[in-house]
Amino acid sequence: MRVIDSHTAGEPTRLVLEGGPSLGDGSLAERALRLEQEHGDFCKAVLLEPRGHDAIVGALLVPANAPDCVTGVIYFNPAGNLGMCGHATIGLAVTLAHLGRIGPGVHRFETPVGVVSVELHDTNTVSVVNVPSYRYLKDIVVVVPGVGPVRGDVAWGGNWFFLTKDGGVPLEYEKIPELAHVSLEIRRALASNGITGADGGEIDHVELIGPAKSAHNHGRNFVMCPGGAYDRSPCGTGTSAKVACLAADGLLAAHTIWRQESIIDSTYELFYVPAEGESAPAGAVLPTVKGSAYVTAQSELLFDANDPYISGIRGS
Ligand code: PYC
Repeated sequence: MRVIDSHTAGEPTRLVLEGGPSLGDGSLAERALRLEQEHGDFCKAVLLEPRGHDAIVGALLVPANAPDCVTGVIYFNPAGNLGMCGHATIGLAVTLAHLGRIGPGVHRFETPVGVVSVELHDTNTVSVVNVPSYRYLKDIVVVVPGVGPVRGDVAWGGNWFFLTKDGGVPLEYEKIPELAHVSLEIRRALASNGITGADGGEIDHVELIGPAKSAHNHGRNFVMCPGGAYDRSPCGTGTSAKVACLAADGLLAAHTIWRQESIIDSTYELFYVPAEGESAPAGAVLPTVKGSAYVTAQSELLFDANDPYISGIRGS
């Protein structure tokens, strides 16, 4: 299987170029569900140790249904599919450029949650116009065992997020194990209290938010991803959700730049415009996320039928 790896603001993406499963016809959402339900071993084998590690997000190219799209793409992590993925979209654009498949300018990719448009500015820099993003629930309180009451918002940025300032752990690199523990506890408490996104959508990302470390930036975060790995980047969909909350609170005007820091100090630059069209939820915004990605490897993954860990090491 031929893959090409990149990282965006520190967060890795593995693009499957050849050798992925065939997912048949249907909408991107239907094909993504098929990938998750029928090809879980493929996803884990590609991403997890011994060929990778649990922070990698996979990108599988599939034919698009929407007109004018360069490609369809399904993002996956070891726990299942992602609706959209900001860092992987930036990584995908840079990788397609590296392969000579796209050049500078605007291109459209179809994802299971909608079409996104990307602008490749140069070899490494990309802006992504994300799907309409919005706050669904404001200021809900969940009691988290070992942490206490935690207040936060539920918002959509292409995935469902719970955003809170109440993690109780400083947003510092040295604190990553504690931040991971608290965010996983919050996610468990949300699930056990039946708190979901719209239509029962699972809140599979937790975003701990706080003030920026650098005076040049506007906010900092720690984002826990569905597979239990933290996002090294500021999380494109997570910061889209954050910007939607700021817009809903009247704290960020349209077209104003918001620079978001990650837990490793990498940054994305965002702004939004109001989302238009009948299908956009009330108050939704259309965030643009700008960041940089770098190609790190092109390789062939080998699968030996005698290998007891052919489908990856899954932990207990
Ligand atoms: O950048 O949207 C993102 C993302 C989601 C999970 C990991 N990265």
